[in-house]
Amino acid sequence: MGPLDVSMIKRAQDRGIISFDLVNIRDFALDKHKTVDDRPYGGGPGMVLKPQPVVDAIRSVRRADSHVVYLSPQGRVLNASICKELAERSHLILLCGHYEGIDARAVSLEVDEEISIGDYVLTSGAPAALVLLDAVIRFLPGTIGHPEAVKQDSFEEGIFDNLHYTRPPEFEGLSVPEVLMSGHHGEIEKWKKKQALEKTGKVRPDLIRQSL
Ligand code: 21W
Repeated sequence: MGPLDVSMIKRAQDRGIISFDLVNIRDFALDKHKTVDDRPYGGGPGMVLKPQPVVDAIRSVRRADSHVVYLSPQGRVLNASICKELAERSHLILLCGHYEGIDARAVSLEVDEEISIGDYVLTSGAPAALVLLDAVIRFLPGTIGHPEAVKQDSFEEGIFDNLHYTRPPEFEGLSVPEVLMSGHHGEIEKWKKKQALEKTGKVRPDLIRQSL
């Protein structure tokens, strides 16, 4: 029950929409201690992943149609349109860094693009790879039960979703907004739009400006 065996990722695998191979660069080390890192030339803190195990690991799974993504703090920041682009590729290889990074020659020989998931520091590229693949598989046909939800999320990109309510009509003194129980679809749609816009404007005014 690893992180690839949950929810939508599991469902997409069960439906044959995607499959994963996990490759450990340590299996490509050549010495008896299975060394994959070494001290950086030029000094500085930490360790650097050696080029040979990284290059060999990638080549062990590479196909003619592979697109190799290096998850790295120095990449362009992931967004919905990059996810959509990646979903159109037939074979992705996600390379995760560790320690201070990967020898630059391995990156220049094997990597097509570098992608970051945002301006904060993780301890490795692995959680970033999980985020990326989760966001990418949503764009593969058949992954999400309700295609409307995918469409809405990408259509309305640049604006938040509205608040949601279910039964009961009152919970700990808090009521469901009257309009949602009115059955008046025109009014309900208007309320949802207004509520989402107000929240977006308060929390992410930059998104509103982008979508204008
Ligand atoms: C974090 C590796 C910091 C190396 C400046 C100069 C992949 C990531 C990662 C990591 C350093 C992503 C330093 C958002 C992330 C990732 C591990 C370098 C020392 N700073 N997206 N030297 N954030 N992170 N730190 O951290 O591999 S995608």
